[in-house]
Amino acid sequence: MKSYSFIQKQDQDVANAISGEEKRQAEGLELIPSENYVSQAVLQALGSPMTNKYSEGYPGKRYYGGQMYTDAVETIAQSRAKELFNCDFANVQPLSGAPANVALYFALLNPGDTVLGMDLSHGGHLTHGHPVTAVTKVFNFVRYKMKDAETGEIDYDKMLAVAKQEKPKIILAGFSAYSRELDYKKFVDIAKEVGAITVADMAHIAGLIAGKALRNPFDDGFDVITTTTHKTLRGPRGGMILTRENEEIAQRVDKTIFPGMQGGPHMNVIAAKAVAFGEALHPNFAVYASQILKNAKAMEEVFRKNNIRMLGGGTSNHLILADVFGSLGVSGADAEKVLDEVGITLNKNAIADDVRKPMDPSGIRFGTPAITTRGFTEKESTIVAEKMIETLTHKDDASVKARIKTEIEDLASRFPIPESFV
Ligand code: DSN
Repeated sequence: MKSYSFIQKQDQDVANAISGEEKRQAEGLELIPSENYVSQAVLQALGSPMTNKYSEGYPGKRYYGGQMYTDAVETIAQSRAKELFNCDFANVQPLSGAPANVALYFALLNPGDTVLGMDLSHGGHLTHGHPVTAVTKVFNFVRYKMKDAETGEIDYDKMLAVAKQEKPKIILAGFSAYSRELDYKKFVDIAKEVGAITVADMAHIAGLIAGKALRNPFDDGFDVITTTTHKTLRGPRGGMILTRENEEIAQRVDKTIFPGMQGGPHMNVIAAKAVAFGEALHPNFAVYASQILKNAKAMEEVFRKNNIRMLGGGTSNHLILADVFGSLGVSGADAEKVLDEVGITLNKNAIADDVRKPMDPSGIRFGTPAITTRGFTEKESTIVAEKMIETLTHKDDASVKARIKTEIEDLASRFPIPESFV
């Protein structure tokens, strides 16, 4: 365990909460596909005196003095991001993924303009225009869906028809609960036909793209990528907007982030982004990214053998969305709770056209980024999937759950969270 000596001396309650969370992360298995463990180097950057500095503006163009080191660290973060994702411009100031997406809409659209994005119930994200979000008061969002939930294939014909009818200014690719690769070329072709800008929100798969385990939408002609920097990219919580060639788009993005929407950038987080991007440029990261996919495939195999329905028929990325209500009669909320009891953390999730309510849907979503960081291979991932199914099929059997909890703790203790990846 780390020492939090200053917090302990001054504020026992907060120290207890932090130590408790550290212990929980070490002893249990994290399968939430958007979570991961950062290195000690990233944690040190987050806890550095960079947090004390106001740096409104961009490197070389700040409003306050004393920017020698903040300029240095932001420039490093930008250039590493551009190298990682093979693009020309990087704004590393967005505070997270949702603010990055909102800023992008304001950068590229006028009020009333239309965005075509993936339906939330088919794997899209809240910030792609779900009615509960504030951006829907300003912009018009229309949707595409999967053609077939059993294969995960997107209905590109319908996407084209909707695009022709609605004339979106942005066509948005990206998801938070979808397990297959998108056909980026088809998005680009449809966007060309209707004069739209292509934006990929690759928050979930940024690390898989950086590690060259999945296609980079820029290679297929996308204009913009938004992302978080945590998740598979294994950096600090934060966001980023990347653009290619078109300098006008890059300038609009910069102006919208600051002064348009945000104030002083969080320079400690930007320093941590720079450190994490340096880690992602290391050859080890490509090995990590490809192991994430192999581990997800190993879990898919166990679920298939046990006849548990997976949306999209399985996975081509880091996550699986399983219809546990349809296959085992256990609701998503019950599955989340009972798996938590044995030390496996994941989340309940709606499945396509779910008949159940969002707070107690039919599905669970789980993935392999965090267990792969711990060093799990296909062998351990298979064991975890088997233990998940055993738990779900014995959800009312206290002795089975007690045994599985011990087995999960043993497994976790053999794979301590690494301190460094390079
Ligand atoms: N909360 C993140 C996720 O779990 O996918 C993104 O919204």
